[in-house]
Amino acid sequence: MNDVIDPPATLFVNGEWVSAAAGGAREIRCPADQSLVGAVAEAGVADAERAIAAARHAFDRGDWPRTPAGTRGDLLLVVAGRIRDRKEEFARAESLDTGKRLVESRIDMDDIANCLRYFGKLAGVEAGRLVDAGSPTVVSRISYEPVGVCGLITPWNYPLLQAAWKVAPALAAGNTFVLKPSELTPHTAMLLMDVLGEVGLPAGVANLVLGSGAVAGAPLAEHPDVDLVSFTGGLETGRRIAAAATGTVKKVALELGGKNPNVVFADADFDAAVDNALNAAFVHAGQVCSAGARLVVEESLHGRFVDELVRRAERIRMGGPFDEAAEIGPLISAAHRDKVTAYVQRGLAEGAVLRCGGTWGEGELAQGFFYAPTVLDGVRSGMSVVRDEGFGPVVTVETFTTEDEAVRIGNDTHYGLAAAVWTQDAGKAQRVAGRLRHGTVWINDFHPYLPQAEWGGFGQSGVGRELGPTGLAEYQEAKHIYHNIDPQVTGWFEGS
Ligand code: TXE
Repeated sequence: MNDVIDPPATLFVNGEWVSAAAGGAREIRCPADQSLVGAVAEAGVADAERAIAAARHAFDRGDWPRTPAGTRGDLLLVVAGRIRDRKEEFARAESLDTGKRLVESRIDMDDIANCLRYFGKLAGVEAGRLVDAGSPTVVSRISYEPVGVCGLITPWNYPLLQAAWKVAPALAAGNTFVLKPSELTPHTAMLLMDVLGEVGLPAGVANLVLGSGAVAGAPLAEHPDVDLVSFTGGLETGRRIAAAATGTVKKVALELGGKNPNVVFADADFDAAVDNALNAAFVHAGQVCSAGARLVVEESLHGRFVDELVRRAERIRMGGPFDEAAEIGPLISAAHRDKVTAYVQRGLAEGAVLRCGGTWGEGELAQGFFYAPTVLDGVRSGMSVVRDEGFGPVVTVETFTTEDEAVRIGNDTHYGLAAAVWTQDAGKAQRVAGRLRHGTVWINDFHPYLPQAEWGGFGQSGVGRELGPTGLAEYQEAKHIYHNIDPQVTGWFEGS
């Protein structure tokens, strides 16, 4: 499986590939079989500070922030084209690092190119606006300027996609950045830097540090020369980053996952609802921030629906990234599988009923971190499996009898990232969707997102939005320029 060649120097700072100052390195292993994928530099604090200094210098130098927005956008279109050209290479690297099925990594690469294209085209659209100052001799206008140096911290489940959601708007708006991908999945971020280095981005605009969050990531939240930190990852880490960022009053954007209700009414299209409930819960082994891990079914449909869900879940085939018959891959690490295992055990101890799953991969899968699709029935509000994000192939089942109760259960979470409603009654669908307090609500579907539509959470799912025009605005400061063309003596003070 070892088909990714690591250059000896894998940090990208000021337009050059460099090694970690202290010479640290980390092995990357594929979670499907623990085979060696490569070894990359492990940055220390000094490396992170060097990258921040490069980004600061590049921003203050001003060539990229002052590049016309349309020209910045054109460069993103070129980057999108290069990623499309190298799609197979990028997808393989993503699959090796994550264990994700190759077919899914290919889809991710298409989505990444589309995201870059979207922000590339959006970059030059909004030139600002004129404001009526109430005087013919005053020109008052709002311009949108880059925030400055951005610290971008990303997770391991969609490594390059999450990076693209941040890198594309940051560059479109004229910022410089330091990207710190998950220490588990660094390779596609390196490939992205390779492309950014080729297309003529000025040195220091794009920088990459690899390494642990606590060492290489923390400076991005703490350092006074970073103006904005954008983070996608777990709730606890998000809290830590938000707290660290207050010291220098940075702009903070957080996407912290969800506990997403998938609400199925008895009048839903049965086959489509079951099929999508499987997809909602088990795609990418449930390691998706918007996973439909919380199935909420109308009481009268419950028995038939869960029986069919279990029948099909038991047939899902686990396998490595290049196994074309596989339907789901492994969990990201042994530690994460232990966490998912403990989460299910806690649910069972609290009274959940195990309908299928709850086991590790066996035989030829035993080398990887596979966890079988798991259905937990008979759960109640307040149980940890209902409250906490599991981030594995685990779905819980609750029931309701009225529309009000469906909404109440759907909103009974401290998160608020995504939800779905299944019904053939369009009025009911719209009523329920309108009352669910989640950043995205699907009706008769699950998981699609669009680069032109905002993504983010209510409640503790986060702060701010990615994608869409708001996703660009996160990386901009609005500035008011008030030009008095005909200044007058005010006479406000004596002696004038
Ligand atoms: O994520 P972390 P972990 C959830 C999911 C999972 C849990 C923990 O529930 O079980 O988070 O996963 C960097 N300063 N999600 O521990 O720690 C880290 O190096 C700066 C949801 O793997 O949040 C990595 O680059 N950075 C999620 C990134 O933060 C720090 C996707 C994410 O790691 C840091 C993944 C620090 N002090 C997990 N500590 C989603 N929202 O989609 C860590 N990091």
